[in-house]
Amino acid sequence: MSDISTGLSRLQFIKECVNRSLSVLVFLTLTPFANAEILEVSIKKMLFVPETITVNVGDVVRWVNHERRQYHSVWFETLGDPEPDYFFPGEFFEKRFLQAGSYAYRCGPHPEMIGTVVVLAQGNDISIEKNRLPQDRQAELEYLVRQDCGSCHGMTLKGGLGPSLLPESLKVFSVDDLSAVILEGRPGTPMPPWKGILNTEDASWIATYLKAGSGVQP
Ligand code: HEC
Ligand SMILES: [Cu+2]
Repeated sequence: MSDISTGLSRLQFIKECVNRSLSVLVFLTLTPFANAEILEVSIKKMLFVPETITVNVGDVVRWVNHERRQYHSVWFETLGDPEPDYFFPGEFFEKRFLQAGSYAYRCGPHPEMIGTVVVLAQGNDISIEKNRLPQDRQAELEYLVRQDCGSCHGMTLKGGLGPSLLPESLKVFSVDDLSAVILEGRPGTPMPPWKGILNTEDASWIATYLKAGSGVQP
């Protein structure tokens, strides 16, 4: 299967399934991504939720159209991909990510609809496995980072009252260090403790999200 990283709309997918069932079988058997997963981004009210999704190399992202009647597309324009077909309510679009990196995308017909897929290298010390939270919780945390953390660390997290939380600035900290700061705060500074509303998993999800590049648009 040569084009495993190519997005397929559901219709194409069904058509091609018949031709490919054999090669898919071979692919699944030989895949180096034994733990590859399908992670979902839902599309509702003209938004990609969550806007930033973090996956491991080999994972598939599936965008599901949950609108009542609006069609959309998922276009990795910056990768030089051609504009893909629109997909309609109840349909989905999938893409497998084989290379670590941060990939911005947008909807073809609605350029203001944007999102990012962050693909972590295998063996990365940031283990996304231990950071899996339900999608709606991830969306809540993403919102918290922008609104609450952003109020002191800057709306683009470049720094304000508090220091920059961009990946470059956080390189020196481990996920565990950052989680501890988030939960306990820095006594004697304006950095408050968040353990009243965040648990350990939430804090390490945020730490991972910040270290991987939160996708907050500069
Ligand atoms: C009321 C303002 C305020 C809010 C809200 C806030 N911070 Fe902070 N934060 C600070 C300040 C000020 C510092 C620097 C503390 C110091 O001097 O050590 C800091 C430090 C940090 C550090 C350590 C970074 C470093 O380079 O030392 C991290 C990580 C951090 N904050 C994450 C967060 C996260 C995540 C949130 C949201 C859940 C958040 N902060 C919300 C003010 C805030
Ligand atoms: Cu759209």
